[in-house]
Amino acid sequence: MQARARAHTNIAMVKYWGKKDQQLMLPQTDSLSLTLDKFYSDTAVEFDQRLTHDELFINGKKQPASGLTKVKRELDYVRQLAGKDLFARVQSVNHVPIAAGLASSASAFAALAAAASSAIGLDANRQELSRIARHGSGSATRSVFGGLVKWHAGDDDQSSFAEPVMENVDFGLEMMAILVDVHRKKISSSKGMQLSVSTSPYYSAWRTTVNQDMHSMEEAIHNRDIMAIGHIAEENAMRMHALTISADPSYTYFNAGSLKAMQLVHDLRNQGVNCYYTMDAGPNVKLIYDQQDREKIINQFSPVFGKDHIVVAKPGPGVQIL
Ligand code: 2P0
Repeated sequence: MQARARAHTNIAMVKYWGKKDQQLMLPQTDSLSLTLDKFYSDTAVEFDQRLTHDELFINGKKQPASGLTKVKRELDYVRQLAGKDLFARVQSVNHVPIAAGLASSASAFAALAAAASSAIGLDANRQELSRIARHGSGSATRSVFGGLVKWHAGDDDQSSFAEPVMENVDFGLEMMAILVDVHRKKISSSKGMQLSVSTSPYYSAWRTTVNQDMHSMEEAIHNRDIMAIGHIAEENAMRMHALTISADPSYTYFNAGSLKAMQLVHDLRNQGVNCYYTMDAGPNVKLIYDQQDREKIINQFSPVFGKDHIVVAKPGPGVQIL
């Protein structure tokens, strides 16, 4: 009873920042992301009746029991669906800088959903896989699909899942990651978003913003309008980060390098290059642009951050069994 799956990370262009149900992992709002081809996780799952507890290895290293909370939550859901009571050995190899705001949890938990379902003999379709992935980590809900993906917040376990908006992206949309700092972030997304929900006075305004942004983002995608996509994504990301700064206690994922990268984007736009930024729960900055402008953007960023801190990514595929 074993299987192996690969899933790619995604970067949200309309962000998820807050849960309304921590048990069921239901988000406060819809969100929309781009799955990337460059960063992925390969996860192998083996259900074994000889095991007396779940085991997790990340990049070959056995993890302490305390690091298994999310994995166990997702496996428990799979066991419940399959009606089987077996422990699993999970081996995940991440081709993503872990916890640096490049969403390694999205790819890891989406790969876990597919590998665990297949290993236990569950015949799950992709919508079901996305619900399973949600039980591990919110952003993983979207990594089941390739390209541009929407996560319906829903209001119960059945209605909260992702679906593709445009799985095969047929225009020049690209993302460039500027690796400002690849160390583990200080405030986890789960903790940070909960603090924002419970203490930021702007949280209800955020919900309204996301509803509007989802609508205009889907229209911009339909029109293949990269300028509009980038503009909406940048404004949405800054409003998400306003929820961190306005929390009590206040916190931020920005560092000096992040601010420098944003300034370089503004300089590029002043030179007439259409380039936009987004940021997640870490200091790294991701740029949104048309592939035809790639070289100009690399030329702007490489003298400041170094070529080896710049990664170009294209739209990537959905989860696959290996
Ligand atoms: C997103 N992020 O939409 C947002 C934007 C980071 C910033 O989803 O608590 O690891 O496991 O659901 O999914 C990162 O948070 O958090 C995230 P949990 P997750 O991509």
